[in-house]
Amino acid sequence: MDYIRLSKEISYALRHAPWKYELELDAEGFVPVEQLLSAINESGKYDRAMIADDIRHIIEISDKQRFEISDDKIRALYGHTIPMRIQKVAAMPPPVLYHGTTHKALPLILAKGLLPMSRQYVHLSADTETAEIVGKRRAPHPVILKINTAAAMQEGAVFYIGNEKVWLCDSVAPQFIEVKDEIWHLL
Ligand code: HQG
Repeated sequence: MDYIRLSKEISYALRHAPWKYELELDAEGFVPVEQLLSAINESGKYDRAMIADDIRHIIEISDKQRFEISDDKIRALYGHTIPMRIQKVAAMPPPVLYHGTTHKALPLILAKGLLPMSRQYVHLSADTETAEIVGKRRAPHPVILKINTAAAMQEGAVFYIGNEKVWLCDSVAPQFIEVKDEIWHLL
């Protein structure tokens, strides 16, 4: 069974294009697991019908906590690009968070701040290891930025929990961003 393919399809359905699966997300991004399964199974693209245990298995084996199941409903915890803004719970972040990005994006980020770009929220990492993994999706030698959340909150910024390693916010102004270091040891 190709669980990576299934996981990517669930991300696509819950973060980016629920309408292609005739799914309607609730305010927090949940849909009934059974509705998601019927929509996925309709295409007949997997070698057998997917069941709720397959989704639970994906959640269990994944290195990232992308989805959450609660009361027979499932949602993506972060990453949304759909027009309807998913409601997140505001929370107190650690005083410093991190963001892994490319050298190419750095001048723009330092000038304009971190923006959500195509997503609903800016995604921040709880630790440098996670930020490095995020940055390496785009560049072999990413830049790690340090975000002074305490100072940003004093100026009115609001942070939301994605999962235990991913924090979300609307934007981060340049004065709260510092280049942590570059990963020269990997060069
Ligand atoms: C950059 C994955 C120019 C930003 C990851 C990033 C994460 C700017 C890119 C989650 C900018 C957006 C999200 C500005 C920000 N000018 N570039 N002003 N502000 N950027 O993919 O944080 O595996 O939307 O630095 O692990 O890379 O899918 O955000 O490079 O948790 O579960 O614009 O997606 O999770 O890229 O990644 P993204 P991200 P999954």
